[in-house]
Amino acid sequence: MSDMSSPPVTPQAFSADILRHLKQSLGKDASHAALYDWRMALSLALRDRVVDPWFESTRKTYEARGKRVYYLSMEFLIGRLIEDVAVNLGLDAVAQEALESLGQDYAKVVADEPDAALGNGGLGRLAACFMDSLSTLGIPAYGYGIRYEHGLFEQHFKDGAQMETAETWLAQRHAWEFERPEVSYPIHFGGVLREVDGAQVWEPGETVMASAYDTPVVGWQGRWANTLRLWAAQPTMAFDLSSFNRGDYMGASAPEALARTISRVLYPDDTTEDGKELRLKQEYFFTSASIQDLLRRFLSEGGDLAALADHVAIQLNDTHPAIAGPELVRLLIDAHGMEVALAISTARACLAYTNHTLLPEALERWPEDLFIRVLPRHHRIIALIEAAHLAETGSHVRIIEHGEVKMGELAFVMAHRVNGVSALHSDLVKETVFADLNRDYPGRIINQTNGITPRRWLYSCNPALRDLINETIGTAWPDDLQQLEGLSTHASDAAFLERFQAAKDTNKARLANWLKARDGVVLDPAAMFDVQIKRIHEYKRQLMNLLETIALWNDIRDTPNGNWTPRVKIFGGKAAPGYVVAKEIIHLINDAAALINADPVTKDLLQIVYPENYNVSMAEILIPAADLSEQISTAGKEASGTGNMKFALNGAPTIGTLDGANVEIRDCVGAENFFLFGLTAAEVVARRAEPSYARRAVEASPRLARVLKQIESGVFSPSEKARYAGLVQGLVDHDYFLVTCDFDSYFETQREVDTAFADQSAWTRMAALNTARVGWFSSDRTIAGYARDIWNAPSLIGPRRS
Ligand code: 26Y
Repeated sequence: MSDMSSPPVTPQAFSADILRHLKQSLGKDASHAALYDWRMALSLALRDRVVDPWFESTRKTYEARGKRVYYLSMEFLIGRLIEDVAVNLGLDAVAQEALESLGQDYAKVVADEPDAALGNGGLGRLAACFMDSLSTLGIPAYGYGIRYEHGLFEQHFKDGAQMETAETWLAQRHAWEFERPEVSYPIHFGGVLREVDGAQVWEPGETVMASAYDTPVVGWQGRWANTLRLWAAQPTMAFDLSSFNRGDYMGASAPEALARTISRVLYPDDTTEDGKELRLKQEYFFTSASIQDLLRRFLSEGGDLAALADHVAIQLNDTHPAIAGPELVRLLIDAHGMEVALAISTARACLAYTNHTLLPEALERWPEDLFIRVLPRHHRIIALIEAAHLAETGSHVRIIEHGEVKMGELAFVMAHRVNGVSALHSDLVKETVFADLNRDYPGRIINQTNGITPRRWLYSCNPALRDLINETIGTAWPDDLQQLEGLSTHASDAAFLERFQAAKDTNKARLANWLKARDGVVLDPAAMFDVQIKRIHEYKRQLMNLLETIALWNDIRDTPNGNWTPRVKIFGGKAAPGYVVAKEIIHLINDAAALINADPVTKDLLQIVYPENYNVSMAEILIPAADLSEQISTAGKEASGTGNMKFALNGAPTIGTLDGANVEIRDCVGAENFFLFGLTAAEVVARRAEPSYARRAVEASPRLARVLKQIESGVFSPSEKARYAGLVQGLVDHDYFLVTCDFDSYFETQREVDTAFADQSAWTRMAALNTARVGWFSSDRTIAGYARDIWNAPSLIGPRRS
């Protein structure tokens, strides 16, 4: 243990801490405390222990006068924090014992914490894993985002259809944050530009305040802690007293309502950019506050702005904070008198941009008139940036074109590095969306394959496997995940494999118990748990999974006494509220589940389960219990995927396409331990050019044709026979995502999975080799790559303890 960690804590001392918080912070006596009180007292007792390492890290950062990393992200999909903090501080056992000595059920208290769901999916969860790794590696860093009052909506099923209700994580006090009322910045919108002595002066029409809330993020073994700083919008004037005095009570609180709207709710759509003014305001709101904050910090330490890039690295998590470029340039010019060319080159040396999608509909573009209305000064600055870019490169790529401001091009031009998130994706970024800019700026695009934090995604979510690994290769793997390779030699040891399987069985039983208690659903723990959990999107092809399920159901009914491998098909995920096709797919999965689960012929062989309201905490139960990981996106569409890594790490082999990081996972685990099927990215493009490719694929596959006919004719929707006619017709007519073309290959590969699963010891060996060989996908490796190739940022902690 390093000098920074506190002395060991006894369970007795820790229960005293909990009781003290119960009394002093919550004003409750143990005999009257509710579950909420115990949870808050436990959280506050843990939080106390983070403060020393946090201060110490700040002191070291200040002394080093080196570089700080600023990670700007619209989304941080954090989940619960009690276990996370306890595990990183090495206090998980102590906390449990302390709480139980006070007569409380630790698991129940932990489960009482609401998920902080300030993100939609992969991009937001990646940001949370990165925060964990930045602290584990001891890299001085701030995460900057928005403190949404309402996180991602809660999903309910009504007769199988998705319904959304507002999420209310802040209805109870948030235990982990420190409010910083003294840290606030004005954020301006609208108004006019006036020319004063040849200079542009922005006279804003509207101003709100961005107010800081800090959450410490402690790394492995408490050796370092960084800050997640989230901004809340507040009015400049709480209350319009003159309106009130005139008796206009609504009008009196109008300024407050308007301002607070900005940080009210997370946009629940990760598919389509619909040009909403409020979203642009959210983006500028948190980006401007963050840039003002980092400049203030830099200047308060006596920095010279010309040397800003030696001290500041700003990472843009997709284009959502791309306004950071013009905002930094604006402040350097307008507030600090820097000359335009130097301001642009200084900003560019600080900034880098991560691209997370090739889907054209998710690449942000703003109507120019809206942009001018909200950010008139930035519109002018972008014109300056564009002119400098055109002059420098002779490029024909414009940032403002056809009446739109293109945020991808803006982010690219203002970044000194642009990265994709898997090897395949980064190649496609070079060849497709940014082909021209890649020629203008050769070498700017690099790859940083995504990763996941092994602390949350193995150590704390899978205690059964964690304990086995500790006993087999020692305990140094959580911050040096490639050590898992040491498990490989045990993969031919029958006793080890038996224990590996026992851990999986424990996790399957845990899932079965949880589902029984939550939804009253009964699972057969001997069946294969086949899991697809992620946002619902056409390109992710949950529909293909369901079509295969129905085809299997047909086959079993045709030959009930065949040699079938029992399966539970588990789905989880939310659809964007306005994404009609995705919601139809959800409805169809639930409709099919109702019919198939009630079929006496197949009921012991096939079951479909779709628990509502999938979130981070549900993933932590589902992933360790999975036998098979579904990663079946249309090749070329999933930038990376990170769920794929979580399943492999927890010993679930993949059935998947050559897409995103699947390619690299397969390289690591070995082709013989990965169930590959489907067209490649190049074949997908070629197939789309063929006439009537979908219709021909359906004609060539009697099995698929039968399933489509059943769905279309209302077999699964007897009360409304035409419910899915449009969905099926869409497949036969366009099928942009090649569900029909990959169906047979997917079905056949699933039958290979059946056969492989029936040989239990061979299957367990395959599962164990997956765990052993995916250590490279730790987000510690990813962050070390960013630090080396993009940020040039040091670690301020010594070498890892052995
Ligand atoms: C602008 C708006 C429409 C928008 C909002 C959210 C656009 C995109 C997003 C989120 C994208 C996202 O989550 N992308 C995922 O990022 C992961 C982390 O890199 C990848 O693993 C995953 O393949 C990619 O879909």
